[in-house]
Order: sequence, then structure tokens, then C-alpha cells
Amino acid sequence: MVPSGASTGEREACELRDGDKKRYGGKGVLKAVENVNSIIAKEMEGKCFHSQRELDYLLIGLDGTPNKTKFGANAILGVSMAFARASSFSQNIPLYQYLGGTNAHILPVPCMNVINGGSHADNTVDFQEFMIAPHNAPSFTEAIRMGEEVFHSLKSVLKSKGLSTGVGDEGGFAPDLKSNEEAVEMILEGIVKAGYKPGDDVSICLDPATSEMWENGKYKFFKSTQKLISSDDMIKLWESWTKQYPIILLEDGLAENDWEGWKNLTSILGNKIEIVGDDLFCTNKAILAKGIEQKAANSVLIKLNQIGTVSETLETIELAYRNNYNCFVSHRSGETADSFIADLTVAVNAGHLKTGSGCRSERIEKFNQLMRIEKQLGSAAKFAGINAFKNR
Ligand code: 2PG
Ligand code: MG
Repeated sequence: MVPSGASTGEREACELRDGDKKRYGGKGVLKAVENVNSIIAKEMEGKCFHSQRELDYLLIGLDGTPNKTKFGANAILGVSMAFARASSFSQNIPLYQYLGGTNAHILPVPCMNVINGGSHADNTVDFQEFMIAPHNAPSFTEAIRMGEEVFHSLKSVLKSKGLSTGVGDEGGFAPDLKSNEEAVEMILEGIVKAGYKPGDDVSICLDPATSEMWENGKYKFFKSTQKLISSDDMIKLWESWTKQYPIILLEDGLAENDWEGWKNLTSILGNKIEIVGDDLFCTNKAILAKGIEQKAANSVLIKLNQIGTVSETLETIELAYRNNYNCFVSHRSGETADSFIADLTVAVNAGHLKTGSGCRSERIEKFNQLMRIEKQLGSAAKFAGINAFKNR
């Protein structure tokens, strides 16, 4: 199983779709499946692979293109992840231990996307993701309880104001609001109503996904006011939001092609909050290396399907850690029932992940797997808490 995104970065590995408009509106994946069942299967049958890297680099070599356009990263990643699972079974160790070794023990803060906007919902909110981070908990399992309580108290706040409580792509509510600020204010009300203290117990993380707003060198509020603002003004907006609200993490606060802006943003806010590059880096080691050199961020979003193999994902994570960057593990807006990213998060002790809100089983399954891992690790498990975030 491989996921798929709605707001993809330009430099992501290729997701091969059939393009036959008569089937699934062109989104079919018969070609990718055929690539697995014929070409890739033939190369693998009867062979012995001694490591994940041996298999992944065989696949990368067979494809032979820089962006996996021949087989499709969706074909390659499915095989790569299946191999990881099969290896963990054959070695009789849990997947997180196969991927991360003996030191895998940190349970992440679940950053739960409780209000959806942007390309993930048909509402009036421009920014894509408004997340809560329940960090003041003794364990992951308790953090989930806190998050769920806030999610449901937010529902009652919205309901009391006559707003819609239907959900968007990632399971967050998707009401029509008067402004983007109102989304944060509703969440703060929900946190208080659930009996928690904003900032002390539960903080806010944002992914406005501003590559979607980028138009001719400016940012367009494409769903609300249609207003156009400059990169400098967008940075000023984040400065004022971070003063006003308990925000601890900002992902894609600027667009993937606004590199100068990213450098400015990081010089201004990079010692206060976590600045995560998603579309900016696309989990790509070479692009991340450029970002590190240019001081464009202080954290990288990790999505396996942006790069297309388990090994390359682990290489990007290693590069990040060696350069004092954080890694924020992520689902896609189009998710599957697979919980691979739950194990990956513990494997690399990433300390935080985002995988949706408090509903929709494809999101909840990751939380369930993390609770299973926490139980399995027993006294060796450590909940990351607030320290997982840069500058905390
Ligand atoms: C993002 C992701 C996941 P998508 O922008 O971070 O939340 O969205 O999968 O649509 O790219
Ligand atoms: Mg993003």
C-alpha cells in the first residue's frame, strides 16, 4: 500500500498514473501494478537480498531515472516497504526495530490536524492544516486521550456557533470561517473547554501549505479575500501569529520556490519555533543539503512516497540529524490503512509525527499502532513531550 498527496511538491518522485480518462478519471494505477508484477518481480524472484539497501538500490538502478519515472515511485515504494516488513517478520523483530535498531524507543507527540482547509477541504479557509500537539502527557497513549478530548470539545465549540462539523481529507473539521485566524481561535477555545492550558498542555502546529497560494511571486488568499501579499508580508504574518498564539511548529510557511523567503523566515523565527520544509525539500537528500547550507529551515518533513524507497528516506533522516535538523514524520492526505509510518517514527526517534485528527480509520490506525508499540516497549518506552520540538 502506498499513499498519495493532494498538495504535492514539484520535486517529488513520480507517482505513475495511467492517464486513461475512461478509468478512474485517469488516476488508475494498472501500469504501476504491472511494473511490480512483471519487471520488478522477475528481477527479484529466486534472489537473496542481504539488506534493505541492496534491494532498494537494485530497484533504483533498474528504474534508472532521477525521479523514478520509469516504474513510478508508487510501484517502487510498495516493494521497498513490503521487503522491510518481510525482513522484520523473518528476523522475528518488530518493524520499528528492523528499521531503527536497538535504540528505537521514543514515542512521538501526535500532531493532530483538527481543522482542515486549503486543498484538503471545500471551505473558506486558505491555510491547509491546523494541528494540536498534546505534549504535556506522561505517555503517547495519554497524549492521544488529550488530543481526542480536545478534538471532541472543538466539535462542540463549532456546533454551538452553528458551524459545520463535517470533516476534510485528514479528518479535521472543515467549517466555513470568517478568517484563518478564527481557526486558531476556535481550537484555543476547544483546548480550554477540554480542561487544558494552551501552550502548557497543548500547543499549535501549522501547515498552511503556501506553495498552493504562490502566484507570480506573491501569496494569494485563494479561498477567502483573494488578497495578494509579498513574501515579506507573509513572514510578518507568521511573526505576529507566533507572538499571539502558542505556535511551536510551522511547516511550509512559505512556498517551495521562495528560497530567499525561507532564508529570511529562518533568520527571524528559526531560533523560536520549528520551521519545517515539506514541499521545499520533498524528503530529498540533495535538496535538503542545499537547505542546510543556505540555512533555509531547521526541520524536514519526512514522507516516504516523496522519495520512493525506505533506504533513501533513512538517508535523508540521517543527513538531517547530522546537521541538527529535526525530522517530522508525515502521512499523506490520500492515506491507506497501512501503519508503516508509525514504526518509522519510533525507529528514528523522530519525537513527533502528523497523521490526521481524531477520526477516519486510515489516520487512527497509525495511532493504534503507536499505542501497541508503546505497550510492547513497556518501561523502555519514552514519550517525547515538548522537547521533541526545535527550540523547546
Ligand atoms: C502536507 C500533506 C500531508 P498532501 O502538505 O503536508 O498533510 O498533504 O499529502 O496533500 O501533500
Ligand atoms: Mg505539508
